[in-house]
Amino acid sequence: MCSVEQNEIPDDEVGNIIKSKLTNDLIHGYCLFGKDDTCLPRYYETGAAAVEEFEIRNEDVIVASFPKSGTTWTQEMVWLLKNDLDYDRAKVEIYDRFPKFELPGLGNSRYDSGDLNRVNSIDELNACTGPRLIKTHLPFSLLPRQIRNGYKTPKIIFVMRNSKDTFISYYHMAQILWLWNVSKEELAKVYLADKVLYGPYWKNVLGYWNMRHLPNLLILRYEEMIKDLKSIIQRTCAFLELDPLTEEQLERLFTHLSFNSMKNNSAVNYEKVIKERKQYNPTGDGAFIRSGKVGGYKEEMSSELINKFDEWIKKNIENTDFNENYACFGHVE
Ligand code: PPS
Repeated sequence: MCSVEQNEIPDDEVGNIIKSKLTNDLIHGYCLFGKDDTCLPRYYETGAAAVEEFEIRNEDVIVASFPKSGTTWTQEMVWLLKNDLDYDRAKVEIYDRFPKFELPGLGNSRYDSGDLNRVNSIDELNACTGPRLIKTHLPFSLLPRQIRNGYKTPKIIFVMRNSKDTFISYYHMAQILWLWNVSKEELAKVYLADKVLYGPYWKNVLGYWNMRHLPNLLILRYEEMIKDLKSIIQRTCAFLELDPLTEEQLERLFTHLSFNSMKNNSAVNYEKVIKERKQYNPTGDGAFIRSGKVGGYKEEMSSELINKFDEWIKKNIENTDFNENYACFGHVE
């Protein structure tokens, strides 16, 4: 039984887009969970209690984000740092090395065969001895209780990206991975109404941002990773209480994490899953590691849509200390 509060998606224009365009044999329906009304697949209700009660270990490391913010990039960096730069073992697919909390193995669709929804991540994590590396898109408010109440202090790395680039990346990925047959404008309506899968975007971002005083939380920005990845690697190393990398180690990791290297690396580019999903959506084309740009939204969004996003950003960050330049344009000062 679900111990987390749960609400239905309202039956309005946005609710209808969700029902008609974002619901399929892969994701059968959605609900709003917890105090932030986080939109998740309805089947999360059977796993919510297991995440809430999950026995965390202080030596675990969590990489958290709103989807499409640079999660996989950050996971690959963290995995290699935590595993003595073992590039051989890093050939295993990232989702097998770095399980995700919110997949308690409950999807029962025809897309399940040997893909991302096949595992019970909670059972898998419980079976691991020693420190675990965990991915999540859950907001801080839905993390296991032991983390929220400070009883356990695993290291958490939250990576964020400006919301317009995130949205464009999300739109492209949703077609190839979640098989949504939705226009950009329709998806924007859902996104800006805070009813998109893993949304509300701002509850997710500000939930972690507001906890940034915690010594066990590191916030990274995608735009900073683009600008100066080497500094981010060393900062992450220090946060993980590891020795700084030598010049040679740093150079190799930097090259391994470059856009082209990641794009061609089948352990992190989700090519197997995309290929599998493509049989159900033969017209859906694209790559998971797609453009890797800051400000790419300008080429893909109308000025009308950009204005709508800017208004939504301003409304959501007013009365916070979140930087408007960063929020609107992704400018890293
Ligand atoms: S997910 O599905 O939420 O886990 O996706 P996530 O990994 O968070 O985000 C995918 C986007 O990250 C970009 N990416 C990179 N950009 C630059 N350099 C490197 N090395 C890199 N690796 C991943 C990836 O291209 C997606 O962004 P878009 O804008 O779609 O290209």
